[in-house]
Amino acid sequence: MPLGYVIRSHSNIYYVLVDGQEVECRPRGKFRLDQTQVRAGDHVEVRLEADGEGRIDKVLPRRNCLERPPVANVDQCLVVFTLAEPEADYPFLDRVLIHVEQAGVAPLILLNKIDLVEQEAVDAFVRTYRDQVGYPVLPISAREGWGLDALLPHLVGKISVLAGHSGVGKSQLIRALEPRRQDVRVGEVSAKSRKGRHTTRHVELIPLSSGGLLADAPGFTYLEFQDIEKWNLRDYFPEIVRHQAACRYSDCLHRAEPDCGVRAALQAGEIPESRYESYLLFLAEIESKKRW
Ligand SMILES: Nc1nc2c(ncn2[C@@H]2O[C@H](COP(=O)(O)OP(=O)(O)O)[C@@H](O)[C@H]2O)c(=O)[nH]1
Ligand SMILES: [Mg+2]
Ligand SMILES: [Zn+2]
Repeated sequence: MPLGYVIRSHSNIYYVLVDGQEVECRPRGKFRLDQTQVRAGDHVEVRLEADGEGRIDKVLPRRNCLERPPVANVDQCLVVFTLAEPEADYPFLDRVLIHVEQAGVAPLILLNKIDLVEQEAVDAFVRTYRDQVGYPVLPISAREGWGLDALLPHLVGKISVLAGHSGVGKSQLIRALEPRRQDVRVGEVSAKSRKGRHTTRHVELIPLSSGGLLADAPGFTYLEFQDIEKWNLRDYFPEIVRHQAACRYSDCLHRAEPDCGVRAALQAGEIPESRYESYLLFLAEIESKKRW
């Protein structure tokens, strides 16, 4: 039986990519009753019917599943960030990275709009997030097409989800990567549809001609730390994880505790100050929510 990935859905119709072809499918049996059981990214078994339509017979087990945006089997999150237009918002970047870590998805940071800033600023960003924190970083310009050759191999054979502030160039990047998709609007706020409803339920995975599936994800705009305990937060900062074995206390929160390996690393310049500030900010946020 053919296998495919659900790339989008509308009402009760699911569009499944089977061997590079979009097949219109209706779920059968128990899947018809509960729409939420099938979502974009789901790997499904399809029965092809004589009329060219398909029926979803089975949803294969998910490797992981994002709730906002609702996408299953996500291989990586392309976290798009800019240093200008809009100006750098480090707490927001760190917030997105925490959510990506929590979902068990690999992040790839795309520093976009490098045509607008000095090379030194790009280098400083790469030093912080790649060398000190440890995430892969690719400097690109979606508008000028810079860095896209280096990005393509990261997308082949994977389901990637775009995240990042409005205006950082996510739609522009889709257009740059997939010239057939000039219908994707650039310069538009996509958090709400024309009817005023959130469009986060209508995720679309775009098949790239060079390989891979890519989704824009407006759902990443509203992020709260709902399921993170204060003693788990530190584990979502890779550079903190690397240094906290040196703390005197195993439950050290790296604030005022004596002999803290994390603060020692901060003082030695091995942990970026802005990351430590984000950590303290998120910790305070989690604590203030838990009070009641
Ligand atoms: N200078 C420059 N502008 C860009 C680049 N990428 C996107 N833009 C512009 O930034 C604005 C917002 O882009 P858009 O793709 O709609 O952002 P989105 O909200 O993240 O989808 C548009 O005016 C784009 O033309 C880039 O690499 N360089
Ligand atoms: Mg957009
Ligand atoms: Zn510590």
